[in-house]
Amino acid sequence: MFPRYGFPALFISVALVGAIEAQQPTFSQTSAAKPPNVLFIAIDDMNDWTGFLGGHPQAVTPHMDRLAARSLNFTNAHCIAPACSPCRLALLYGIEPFHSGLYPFYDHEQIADSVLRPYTSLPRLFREHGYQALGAGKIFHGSVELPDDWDDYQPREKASLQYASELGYQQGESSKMAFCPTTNPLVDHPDYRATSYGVDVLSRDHEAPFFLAVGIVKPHLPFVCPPRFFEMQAKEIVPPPIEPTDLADVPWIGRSMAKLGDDHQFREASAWTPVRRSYLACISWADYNVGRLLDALDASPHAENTIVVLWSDHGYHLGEKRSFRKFSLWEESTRVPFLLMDTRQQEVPIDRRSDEAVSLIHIYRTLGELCGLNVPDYVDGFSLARLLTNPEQQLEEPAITTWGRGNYTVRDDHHRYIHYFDGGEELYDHRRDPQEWNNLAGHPDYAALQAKLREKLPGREEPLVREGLALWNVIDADQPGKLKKFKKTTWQNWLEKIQPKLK
Ligand SMILES: [Ca+2]
Ligand SMILES: [Ca+2]
Repeated sequence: MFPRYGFPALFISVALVGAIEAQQPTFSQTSAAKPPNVLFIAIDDMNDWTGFLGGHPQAVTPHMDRLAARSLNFTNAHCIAPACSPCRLALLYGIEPFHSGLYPFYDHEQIADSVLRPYTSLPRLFREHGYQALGAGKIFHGSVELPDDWDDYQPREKASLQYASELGYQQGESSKMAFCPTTNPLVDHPDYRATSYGVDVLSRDHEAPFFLAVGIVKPHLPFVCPPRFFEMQAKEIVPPPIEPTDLADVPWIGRSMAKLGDDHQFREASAWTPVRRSYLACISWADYNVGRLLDALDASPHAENTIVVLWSDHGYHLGEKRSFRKFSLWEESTRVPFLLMDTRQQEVPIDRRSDEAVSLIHIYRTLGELCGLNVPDYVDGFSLARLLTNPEQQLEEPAITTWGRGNYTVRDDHHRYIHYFDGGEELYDHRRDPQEWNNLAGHPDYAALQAKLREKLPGREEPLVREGLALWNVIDADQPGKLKKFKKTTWQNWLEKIQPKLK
């Protein structure tokens, strides 16, 4: 990999000496091949409702679309876990939840040192190789970032935003369940400030290469952003395809993952349209901020020596499978935007795409290869760097998504297989059933395929890490008892009271 970009041998040897020396990089500005910078754009809760993925026909995302046109667009990319904390921990430490035991929600700063000591975070890996690691906004999940990870980090500020709820929808007094424009100037919004930090870093000269992480929080709840991004949206929002009795052929653990209560409340309040419109508005707002970063990069001294990776930590349900938010193993929750651009590549064709099923777990090794880092042996996944020059290349391994110990989905190029901890299974053929409505598990015609995909389930499952556990909202091998309560209350309630109204 090194000869491909003429990576200086001196730099590699320096990198091996250790963190202290490595933080004072010795390669010179005159070196012909300075290591590439990295612009790492982490987006929160953005599903495939973008122009470049086509998940919603009315999505307005001109800036991400222009990034996609210059990038390799992974059109079949999936999260490592369908929730902020476990996906980010896995991506940033490069280890699958079933190998670390970090399955559900942890606040990064509250996990015991002994748990994280064997692992090297991505920003820290860059630091150990002479980079400056600079970050702003939501990168890990939690209220603070660990100081050893960063040379400089602009913490997330608590926003004080005013909502124009009369122009959208707000559920009671809840500031989290708000779906409407804000009335504040742009600069009051945390995503604007995090992006401004990035713009400032990009605009300056730097002696050492940088790993710059910018975490954009929208479209995470509440779905609020400046009014102009609401005005960009269509008045009538096309609803996603929904099959009312979709959950009937889904096993119990799968049913327990659907947020039936949210769906019911939005239906009762006729609020799905403003909820979806607000989600699209917040995506356009995130897109605007991505555009600011791209403009700053293009105008900067780093315009031809920077790797850009953009990803979202998981997808989102907006009524499909009677659910809202993430926290499930279906396509809506797992499919994510994932763009990779190497600005050192000149005159590459536009609109390169790979339709191979890939997991975000590969980002760690991909950046490692592109930047010539020595990636620790424990790191899961493999580098996708070769696809930048050969997007047609086929990959043998499917993408795995984990949600609680024992609950996994295997996504290959055309199928999704789900296996819950109690043996429940789902199987979908995306060529005939892109909405995952028809569960084929147990169908004799698909027995061989089902067995083949079942073989891809994790072979080694680490026990749950209990230190730092913040929230425990999934029925899995560590909390099977919740299933009985779910069957008795939630599902019965839904079946008897809510379901008849939906027909
Ligand atoms: Ca998230
Ligand atoms: Ca179904």
